[in-house]
Amino acid sequence: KKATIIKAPFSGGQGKGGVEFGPEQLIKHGLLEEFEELGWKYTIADPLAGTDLIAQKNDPTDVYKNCKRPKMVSECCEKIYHAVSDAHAKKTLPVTIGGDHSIGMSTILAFSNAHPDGGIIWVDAHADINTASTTDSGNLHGCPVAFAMGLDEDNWPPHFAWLKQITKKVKPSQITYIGLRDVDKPEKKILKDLGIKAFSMYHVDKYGIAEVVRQAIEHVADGGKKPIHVSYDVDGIDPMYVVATGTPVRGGLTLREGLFLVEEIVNTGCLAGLDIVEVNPSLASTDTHVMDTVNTGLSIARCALGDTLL
Ligand code: DIR
Ligand code: MN
Ligand code: MN
Ligand code: MN
Repeated sequence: KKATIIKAPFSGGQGKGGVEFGPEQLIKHGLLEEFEELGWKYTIADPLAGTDLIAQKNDPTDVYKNCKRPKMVSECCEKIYHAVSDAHAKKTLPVTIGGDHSIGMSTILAFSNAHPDGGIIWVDAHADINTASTTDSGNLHGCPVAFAMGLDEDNWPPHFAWLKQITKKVKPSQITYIGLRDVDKPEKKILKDLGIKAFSMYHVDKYGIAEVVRQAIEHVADGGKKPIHVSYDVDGIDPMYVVATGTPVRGGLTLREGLFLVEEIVNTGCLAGLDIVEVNPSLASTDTHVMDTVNTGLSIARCALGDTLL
């Protein structure tokens, strides 16, 4: 059991400050001890060390049409892409700790290049599949899936040349969503046109989380025969448990639903990549709220690392 923990203290994919403190908060409150207790050997990669993230975030010239900070997002995502690819090449489990979800373009692209038959389960309130043209907010954390799939490449900011050169993109059939409840109109059209399987909160209520996860694993991993990457935006879980996140949406997964789905994926023995993103300790009004959110991130990690209570 070997892992690479990839620190991604990145906030350029959205406007709020604080999400860059996600990795240090998770580590401060016991992330590394979890790996040790559960019998994992790990190394830590810090691909953004030495990058002046503050100057880049405040650079007013870093815009392209409606897209905010394309240069910063592109440069940082390229570094994270290489770190995650290295982790796969070393046959370790890459666990990427955000930071905002724009880095998901790197993690799922590295995963699908390392495991071309693999499947991705994207847990989120949002579909994060706006293109460079459809994004209304201009926040690139709402776009990583579209970038990883190469959608609308002709309209990409020029900074993403490195990503264009990666010819093997994520295929629409390789991904499925769990937890959606705030999807933009153009995103709905993309999901429909590409036939992307998505389980919204409606499906969770109607069929129950166990059936939804079963179908998700069936769809992306042939029922648990292929490698699975989980990209976990903590806002997939209801804000009653996860207050400290940038774009909370009510009516989300319960804490147990959100952990159960990870436990089920781990039970297949196929987990081959994990992201935990959008923990923003600065957005809580009390320490209790910070700890609720940080502990949720830590619980996701525990489940992913194979913690069993019995
Ligand atoms: C919205 C919100 N769809 C956007 N996306 C968020 O900005 O594109 N993703 N919050 O996590
Ligand atoms: Mn791998
Ligand atoms: Mn997201
Ligand atoms: Mn989200």
